[in-house]
Amino acid sequence: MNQSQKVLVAGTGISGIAAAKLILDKGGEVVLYDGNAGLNPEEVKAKVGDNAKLSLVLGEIKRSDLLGVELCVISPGIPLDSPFVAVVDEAKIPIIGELELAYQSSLGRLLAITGTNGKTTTTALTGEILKAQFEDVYVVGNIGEPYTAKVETMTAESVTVAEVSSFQLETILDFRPEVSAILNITPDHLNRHKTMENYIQIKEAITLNQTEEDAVVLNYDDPVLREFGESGELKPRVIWFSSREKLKDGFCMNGDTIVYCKSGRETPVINVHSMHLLGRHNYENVMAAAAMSMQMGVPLEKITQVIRDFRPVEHRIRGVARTFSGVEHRMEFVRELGGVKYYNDSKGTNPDAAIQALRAMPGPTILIAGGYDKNSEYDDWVAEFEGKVRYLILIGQTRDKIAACAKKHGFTEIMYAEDLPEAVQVSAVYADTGDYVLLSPACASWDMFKSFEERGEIFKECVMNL
Ligand code: UMA
Repeated sequence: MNQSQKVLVAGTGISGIAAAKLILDKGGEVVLYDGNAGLNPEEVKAKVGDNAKLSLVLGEIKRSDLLGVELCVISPGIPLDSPFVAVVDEAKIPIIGELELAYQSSLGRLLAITGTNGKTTTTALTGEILKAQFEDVYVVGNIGEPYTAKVETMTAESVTVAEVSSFQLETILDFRPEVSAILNITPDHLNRHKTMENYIQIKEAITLNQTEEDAVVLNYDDPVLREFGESGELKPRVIWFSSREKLKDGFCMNGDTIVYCKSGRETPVINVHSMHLLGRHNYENVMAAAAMSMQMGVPLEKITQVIRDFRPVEHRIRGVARTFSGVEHRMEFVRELGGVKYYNDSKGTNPDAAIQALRAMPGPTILIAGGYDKNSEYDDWVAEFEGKVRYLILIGQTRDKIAACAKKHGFTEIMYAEDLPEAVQVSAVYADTGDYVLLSPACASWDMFKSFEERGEIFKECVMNL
């Protein structure tokens, strides 16, 4: 973007606010827009800071709001088929995402990670490994820290690790990470991307601008990604990882040990029993993080050391410090009460993620699920219920759809709750000693909550209040 450009920034969530600040700092003019007419204009403006070059449009956008606007920077949560985008398109204003704006304004080296599940853990771990090697490391993107918020402090020596969602990849132009990773692709966000083909294409676009000098880390066990990596059409060098097959080159398992293979010669990376991250999906995340870090020149011993120490973000629930394996809201242990263990997997926002969480529960489970309808199919998830789920408590928009699917598979122990607090109450009444209560909705949160984080926080609060 040019220094003095007039830019329309769409969305006043954390991405939009960070993008607006960056543009204003660079001397540009900002028209900040949000479709939510109920927002308080003063509060929104205060988030950006006082600036004569800032104006605000809430609710519907009019052609007259766009006079002089040369570029639109859109937040990831705004779908490209929304009426707002049609108005901007009609005015022939180019649209880029907040991710692309950040990329164009940033300095230093860039790694980017996408995939349906495991992105956040892999991004956090890769960031930790790189911090052991480089002075100035940024961990940004879908993980919850807008990339644009950090670009102004970056230098040519900086290293950035970005977690990137399909929503963000839809609006890239030149975005080119030196090392990228696609962890897996299973159905998700189909209400927005419409078809699986579209969703796959958007995820694979992380490699769009990569060249022969770059590398992409891919999951050999994922049929879509294997085909992609073996197509011969990819410019970047492919680095494979597999938790199921032996590889001649790449990262794979030898018994309980993650190993790095080069021309068939194995070097041990870490025994999985010395890690705090549990489950096969986490071994895959670790392999991807190790592969990306090695490509960045981090010595294997350093990688091993960081993986061994990586745990557990500690956080506080009502003043009590708790640790959990991995990332908050992902299979997070909340508390034990009357012999019942409560787990928060609010980040289980699609059936595949919810399958992983359910498999990780060691005993009979009361499952709280349901939420925003992303046009997902629930069959594979429901097929996992047998012998594990005692009761299914449903909330949200998808209640009927999930109940119908469960009944089709012969599962009838279903209850409805009006909201999450009621679901927690019901779960506590029905749980016996030795049971697990798991919130793993298999759906996004946006029908009843602002975000999966809010849903997880409310769940934890309700559980702590039991
Ligand atoms: N809005 C409109 N019109 C619309 C839709 C939304 O004006 O049609 C407005 C809303 O009123 C709201 C604002 O846009 O004020 C919200 O923008 P946003 O949804 O892009 O949210 P941000 O707060 O900017 O957060 C975004 C990501 N959100 C989404 O992709 C939905 C965050 O990912 C990300 O952490 C953050 O940028 C920083 O990069 C969250 C997420 O749920 C965690 N991601 C999805 C996922 O992981 O499955 C993709």
